[in-house]
Amino acid sequence: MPEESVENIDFEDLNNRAISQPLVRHIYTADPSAHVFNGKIYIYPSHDIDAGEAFDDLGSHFAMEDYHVLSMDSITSEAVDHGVALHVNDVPWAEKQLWAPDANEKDGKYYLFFPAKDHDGIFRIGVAISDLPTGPFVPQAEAIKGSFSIDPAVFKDDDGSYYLYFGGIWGGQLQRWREGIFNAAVPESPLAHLPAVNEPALCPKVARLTDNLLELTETPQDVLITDENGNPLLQGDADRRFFEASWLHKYNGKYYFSYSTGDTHFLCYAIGDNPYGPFTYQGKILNPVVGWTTHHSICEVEGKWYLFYHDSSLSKGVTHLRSVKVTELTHDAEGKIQTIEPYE
Ligand code: FUB
Repeated sequence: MPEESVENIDFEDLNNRAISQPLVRHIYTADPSAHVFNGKIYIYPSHDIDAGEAFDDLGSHFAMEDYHVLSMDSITSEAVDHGVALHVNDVPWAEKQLWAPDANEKDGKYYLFFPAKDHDGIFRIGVAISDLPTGPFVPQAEAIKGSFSIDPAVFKDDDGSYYLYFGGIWGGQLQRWREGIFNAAVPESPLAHLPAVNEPALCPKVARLTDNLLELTETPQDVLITDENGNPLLQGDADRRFFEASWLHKYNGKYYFSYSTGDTHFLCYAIGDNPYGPFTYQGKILNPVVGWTTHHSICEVEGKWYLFYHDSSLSKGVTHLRSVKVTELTHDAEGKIQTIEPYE
């Protein structure tokens, strides 16, 4: 539900109805990456603030400075905020804009993966390490070599391999990496450097991580999303093509790649046979919410599947002041995900 229509919304009603409500209300949180570690639910969200930055289509108003980790004993328990887990001032290579993070665990250590703009204004992805799932996390001195753009999501496959998915167009700068190096040419407009509407859409990226989870084993590869005939989705197919917010979950041996369509405000998914794809487009997971952005994770908790997502209903429609929510997600007998209506 994009911003222009918020004046018609009865927020009083929305914020009191028996529909999914914010997991926490004392801070604004967004872009939730949820995992179960040692039987407990941990959520790694962005921490939204109003830093007074002007609104633009590059997302300058998303000027977040730190991360807080949330935890829940069960899906119905209250979420606990564990305080500041990482601050941008403690990341040597980063200057600003701590956008959507993810985390994963290996051999008793916890790894927080996060995007930020470096001192040249280029989004990179960094890693920070902790002995606890809640942090505090100690960042590596440099961003991951060969990383770029935003929205990291780290998937652990059953064979113990970890894969980093990432990318986002417009403010996420993916369109500036089409030739393999950052295209610094002006204009900085979010629409410059994009494919034409009749060309294949830009693909999110994937690379397998090294055993210590600190580097890429390979040059990031395209995550190809095709239609039912095997043709790449086109840039003009705005209701289906990738924009940002990669996530990967595995269900009944199939790989489900899900993502946001950004300016058309859907969460969609595609299915493949391996972590690299190609993935065939299947449908919508979530219809538009209040606020411009939509970003999620999908997590199994005690045999049921849940969609963690955000909206801007608590802030009455302020796009950069969002709240994390959770709702059950259903795979039907054929493995199709039933589309969720956020306010019904
Ligand atoms: O939170 C900042 C950005 O907004 C995220 O990185 C995008 O996915 C969108 O949710």
